[in-house]
Amino acid sequence: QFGPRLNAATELLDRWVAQGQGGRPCVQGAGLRWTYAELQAEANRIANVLVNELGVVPGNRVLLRGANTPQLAACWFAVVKAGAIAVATMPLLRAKELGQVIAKAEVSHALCDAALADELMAAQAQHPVLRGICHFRSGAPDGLEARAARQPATFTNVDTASDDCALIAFTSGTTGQPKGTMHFHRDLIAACRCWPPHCLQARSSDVFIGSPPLAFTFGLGGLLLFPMSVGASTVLLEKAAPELLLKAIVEHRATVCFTAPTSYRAMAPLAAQHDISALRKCVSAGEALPAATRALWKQATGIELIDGIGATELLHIFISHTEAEARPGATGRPVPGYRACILGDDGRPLPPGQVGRLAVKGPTGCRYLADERQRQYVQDGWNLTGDAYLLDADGYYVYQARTDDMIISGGYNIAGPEIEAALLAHPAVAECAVIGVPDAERGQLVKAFVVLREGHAPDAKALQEHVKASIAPYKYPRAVEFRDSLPRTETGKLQRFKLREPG
Ligand code: 3SK
Repeated sequence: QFGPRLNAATELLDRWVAQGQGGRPCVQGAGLRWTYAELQAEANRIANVLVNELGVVPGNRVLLRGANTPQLAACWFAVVKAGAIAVATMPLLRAKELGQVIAKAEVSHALCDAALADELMAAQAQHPVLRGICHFRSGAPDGLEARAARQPATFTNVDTASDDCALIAFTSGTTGQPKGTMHFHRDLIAACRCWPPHCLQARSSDVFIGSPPLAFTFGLGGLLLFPMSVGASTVLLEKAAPELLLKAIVEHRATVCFTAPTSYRAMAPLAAQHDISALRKCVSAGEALPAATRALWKQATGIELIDGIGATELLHIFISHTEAEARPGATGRPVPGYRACILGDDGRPLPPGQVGRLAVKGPTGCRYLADERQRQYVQDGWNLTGDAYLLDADGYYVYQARTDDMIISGGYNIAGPEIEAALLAHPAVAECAVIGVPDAERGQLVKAFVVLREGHAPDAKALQEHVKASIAPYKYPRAVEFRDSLPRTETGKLQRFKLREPG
């Protein structure tokens, strides 16, 4: 599908300017509003800084650190244009975690938002392999913008091979052990050609918005690559907590939103007080979408969520659906270009209706950077995502749990998310997480951690009875603990492993 030479920045950014579309709105945020031509000029100037001043050569790994802003987007394109490898990092990472990334990815240079400088400088002190950090948004005479302003606004992109690495994305670490996943220039373009045209069907007039960081491939695709692949525009928000996101949707008349299920759940009760009439597409990923959240959002806004499962290892979404194909409780069908199957413990495909391990194959796939776990993730060319799924009779994939989150209690296999979905249907429940805890009698005991909505105070028994009345009674949580909040990664994924740690 791809020729031997490809630079993803040429395809996603420069081509619009070459086609005379440089005046189209491209990216806004942090008080800036850039057209495609303006983003290209800024990315070119930064690429010149990287090459001419910092000595970056193709293949160098350049760490990027910042909140979602147009400047971060320009840095991302500059690195790709220079034939270097963007090493995206989550803004909340601390020095120790940044140090792990620097060491693992052998990062030589970094472009860092001045507001997040301290932790990176502390990491550099321990990891001198990181030769140079240049700060953006610092306002300083030696800051990135000042240096860039002294460079030409033209740059000839490095003639990279389509299977040169362009991006190393680190997994968000629900298990606490981040891994680097390598993605080629062609992977970035393949991701734009699979899920977006089939499931999203965006237009060049669309205005994208959302919450996931660009360091998370859900955010990189949804808020940068996909809008630019169709010549649309994107709003990058430095802060995107649910209420702020809702306000920004109103302010920018956003038409396409990417965020996690918990964010839709939190926005739903507030939606009626906001004019979000421009919004036409809402994408939910990063976590399984409970049927109750789908229903809540539809009731509040009239919009059917587009659900999808993706993985940092596979770059983006590989099972999903269009609005018309939505089925409450099911993630969807393999995105065209991908194949999926459900494997039993013996590694053979299981018939419909049986729960097993999800295996996926397609134009993108897992390439861990120097990590033994590659052998577990890719077997016989299939990516084993670590999710337990079943295939229904109509070819829809129905999420059960992460394979390591299946609870075995009293001889039953119980999927925590099914109980979570039942609890979420109770009006008093804002958020919940269900895990198995060791139990002498039953092997594991189903335990629910529940965050209540304000003004509600049901006791554990009321919630247990509610679950018994909605799913098979043996699955009900025999222990219920009320919490003020649940541990989540920066990308919104529940960290169930933290709930399993002895208190
Ligand atoms: O973690 C996910 O579910 C995800 C979803 C979409 C794109 C990328 C990722 C990692």
